[in-house]
Amino acid sequence: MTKTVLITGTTAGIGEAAARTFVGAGWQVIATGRRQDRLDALARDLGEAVLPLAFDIRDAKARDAAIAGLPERFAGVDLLINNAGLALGSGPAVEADLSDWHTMIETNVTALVGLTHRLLPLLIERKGAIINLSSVAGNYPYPGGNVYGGTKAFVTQFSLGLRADLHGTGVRVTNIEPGMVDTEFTFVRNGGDKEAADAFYRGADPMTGGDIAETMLWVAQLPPHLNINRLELMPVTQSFNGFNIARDEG
Ligand code: 8X3
Repeated sequence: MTKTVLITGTTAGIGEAAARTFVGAGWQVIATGRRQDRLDALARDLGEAVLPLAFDIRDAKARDAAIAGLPERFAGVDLLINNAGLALGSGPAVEADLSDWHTMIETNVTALVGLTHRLLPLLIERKGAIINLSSVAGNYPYPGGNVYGGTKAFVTQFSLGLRADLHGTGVRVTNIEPGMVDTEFTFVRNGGDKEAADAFYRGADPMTGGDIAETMLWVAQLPPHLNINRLELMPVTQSFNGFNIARDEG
């Protein structure tokens, strides 16, 4: 039987790649995002298997209305991929714009828990699954990560907490924790500086949205008795750095 996945943030990057990958594997995809034109283009490309659903995930009313209005063919969601999220700014906390912090919390945390809460009864009924997109930034602090890293640490712990609460329901939960992926992520983080974004990825052979999408599909298609709790990925070129020590030179 055809399975249905709802993927947030499918207008670019990992989300768009996931929509293409899941359709390629025979799934139906509810493709959500804010940019209607991009969702329509995706639906034109991928055909009947895609339902484009444009709304701002931070708008609780629009979100709930979109779910309540799902056409019958797409109403049986088997998998929720909470992919939508963003980083804004990479400077020190003291220089950050407070409204950027709130936008990250509203998108990466508040909207994610709102949609998850809305779909949980259905996912339990269908013995479905949830894949949350977290980040290595939630596991390892780095300068400039501040609130972004905090939101991703939340996502990781929320995924593990869901696993605990969904005990015995058959619902699977997986937290995916990627490092550097070449998407619009850095362009957005830098306030739309394309040159800086290109320079960030140049020569680094980063992961692609397709790499993460393939990983999500693998997780989703594992036998139902198997749960990957969390999965951390990096490109080979990315690794760890040491602790910083501010020495008193006096
Ligand atoms: C962002 C991953 O490595 O660019 O989620 O901080 S990294």
